[in-house]
Amino acid sequence: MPKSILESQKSENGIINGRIIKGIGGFYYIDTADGVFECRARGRFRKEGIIPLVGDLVACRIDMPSKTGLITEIYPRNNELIRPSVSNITQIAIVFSAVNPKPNLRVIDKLITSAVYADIKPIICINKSDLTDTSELSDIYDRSGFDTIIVSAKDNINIDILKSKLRGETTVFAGISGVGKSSILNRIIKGANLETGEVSSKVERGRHTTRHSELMQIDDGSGYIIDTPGFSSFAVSDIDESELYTLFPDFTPYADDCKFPDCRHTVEKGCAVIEAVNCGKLSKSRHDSYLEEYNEILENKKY
Ligand SMILES: Nc1nc2c(ncn2[C@@H]2O[C@H](COP(=O)(O)OP(=O)(O)O)[C@@H](O)[C@H]2O)c(=O)[nH]1
Ligand SMILES: [Mg+2]
Ligand SMILES: [Zn+2]
Repeated sequence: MPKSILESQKSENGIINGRIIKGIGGFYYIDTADGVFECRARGRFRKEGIIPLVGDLVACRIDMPSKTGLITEIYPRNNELIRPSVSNITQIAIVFSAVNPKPNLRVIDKLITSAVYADIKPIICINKSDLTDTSELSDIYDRSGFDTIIVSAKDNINIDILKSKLRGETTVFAGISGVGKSSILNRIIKGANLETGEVSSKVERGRHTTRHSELMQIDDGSGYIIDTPGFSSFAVSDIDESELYTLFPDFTPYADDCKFPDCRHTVEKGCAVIEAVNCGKLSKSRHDSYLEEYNEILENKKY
């Protein structure tokens, strides 16, 4: 999506299209077909309450000698995440480790739900496969029909497969601290040199006080990636409990078959979803997550 705009645009009266890859202290770094330029945002944006976001596709007026410029236009966003604050995401890599830290499948499934809700493709990335057998975990997500990749950043296993899935996409790497996001990205992006750390909550608290996101380009320029320190969820609002099952694409074929028209697929005897869980066609873990999210929606409605 961004590429087509970048490639089709060459400077025309000093106006050039590009993509914000970084923002620091009022300066934005714009990736264009002619290189990266440092730009400020036009004053009008502030007046209108528009804040440029990393990921935005923009038009800028560039002063070539100084390689600086002004963002004159922000193109409509396809989507926008709150934390990290980035736009125009096409894919979310949900990273967790097979062990250390132990995966919390409820948290992972909630991330999947939010991705499906936002119409962003989830890919499931199970790291640290060098430490233990991952078959049980991968089975849950394979069986659910999600794109699932088992990797080891340490031993460089399947990193090339993961990399091939990033082509032409803008991928957010999400997952709690310590699962190996930065280690994976260091494998994918030569010279990224992202800081990696021990699994320690003490270190976490001190270190991630400033969060600024940055789009990094994969080596051949065919995709963008965002590392997110400790990022574990993004906002999902206004999902009604009666619609929650539609955000579990693995449930859909069974839910469509369910003979109860208003079924919530939670406990009902004879419910096609519950039957699929009972006979092993659907993962029990996924259904447990469904129940938890379902109850959470009901809980939140009380207030
Ligand atoms: N055994 C093993 N350790 C890993 C692997 N990937 C990362 N680690 C270690 O896990 C810790 C956290 O990694 P880091 O990349 O900082 O995780 P992040 O917080 O998700 O960015 C570091 O000590 C890494 O060396 C892996 O594939 N196998
Ligand atoms: Mg990290
Ligand atoms: Zn049902």
